[in-house]
Amino acid sequence: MSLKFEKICVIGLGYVGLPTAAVFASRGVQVIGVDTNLATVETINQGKVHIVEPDLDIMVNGAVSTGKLQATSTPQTADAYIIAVPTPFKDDHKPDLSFVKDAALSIAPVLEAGALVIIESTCPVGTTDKVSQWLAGARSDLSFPHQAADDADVQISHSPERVLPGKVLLELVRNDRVIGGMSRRCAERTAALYKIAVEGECLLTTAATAELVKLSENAYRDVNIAFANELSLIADKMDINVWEAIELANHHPRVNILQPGPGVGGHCIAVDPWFIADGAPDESPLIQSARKVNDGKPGHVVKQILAAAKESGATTIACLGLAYKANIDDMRESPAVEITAALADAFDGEVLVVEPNSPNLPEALAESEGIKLTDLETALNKAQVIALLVDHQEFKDIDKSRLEGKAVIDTRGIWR
Ligand code: SAJ
Repeated sequence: MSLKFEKICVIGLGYVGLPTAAVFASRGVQVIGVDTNLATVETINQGKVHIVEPDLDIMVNGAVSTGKLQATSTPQTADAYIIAVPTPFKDDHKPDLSFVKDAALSIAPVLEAGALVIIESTCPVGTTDKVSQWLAGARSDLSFPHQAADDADVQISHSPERVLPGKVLLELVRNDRVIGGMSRRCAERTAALYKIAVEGECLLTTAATAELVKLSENAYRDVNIAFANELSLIADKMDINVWEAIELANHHPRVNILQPGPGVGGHCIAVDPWFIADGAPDESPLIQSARKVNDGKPGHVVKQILAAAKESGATTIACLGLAYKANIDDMRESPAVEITAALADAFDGEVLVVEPNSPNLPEALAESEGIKLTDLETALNKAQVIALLVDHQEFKDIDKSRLEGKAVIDTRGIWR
């Protein structure tokens, strides 16, 4: 096996894996993209994408048409493997590492001495070490870093993705990259791989530190959003405009309060802090409180919307947006979906939903009677209550005169 990276295998072709695969392919590396979802594999091999992310379609199309990116459902022997699969939590907020384990075991049969394995999925501290042990269990003919450190046949690192949905292609290249090697050699080889595509600095550390760094970044943001969300409850109670209060407070040179919203969604910030709580339950009361504040916000918004509907005698409520944040289609852990589902249960009339980035309702809403996906024009014409749940550009562009005479719950402060 050469020490060059001529061929890499990216396991998991989702919001992180697919852009990563496309960026490496655009730099001339032969990339095999692997996904267990056959429809995803087929879509990509046609040069198309299954997710909404600016410019990704163009890059994937280019990579597939030059033959540098090929999708398949089984890994192949490669110089490096990048694992970018989900790490959700179970009902009790305990981390679910089954996707990472399955991905690791799927590459075990094709691993050769000299290969590099990188885990990009956000993981609880200790996961990279577990991957090394799982692989060793499957391949006793090879040595791994938990056994042989720098002398191992296979190198393993954790290099967490830190890209912001909506700006993935830009941030993938420009962001600094934290690289946690299970040994120094693991880290150095991983940096050599990323330097093919990354313009940001590669910062080398241990695997466990890199795991905690990634979790800390998202927990930091969660705690700060919780502060803004708590302020919004306080301001509502005191009948003060929270958006104005925050804007004025942020004129202080050392204050930068984030924006309140309907809650925190997405597969990262609403999930990762629980991995810290699971690893250090007694040491993380602030992080756990922040999660509870943010998880409580959708319930508050539902009460506001129902109160407005009652007061105005409304028969139709329009929910604008289902994605977890602006200008994307990702609905994972989305507070907007949670709010819409709760409204459908509690409201006797009709709930109209507008989501410009998706042609279908998500599974969680598809079965609900009383919910109808419609276009913006119909929703604005019919509804007496307008609940703005996501600050998509299409909603920012609404002429304010269209809202006159309606009860408006603007959870993102775009029409204040
Ligand atoms: N939100 C607010 N108020 C704010 C900012 C965000 O309510 O002021 C809400 C959003 O509406 C959304 C949620 O928080 O529901 C999360 O959105 P986000 O834009 O803060 O972050 P994500 O989840 O899209 O991406 C985060 C990023 N992490 C940090 O900014 C520290 C990204 O860099 C990570 O790569 C990503 O998580 C990840 O995959 O871990």
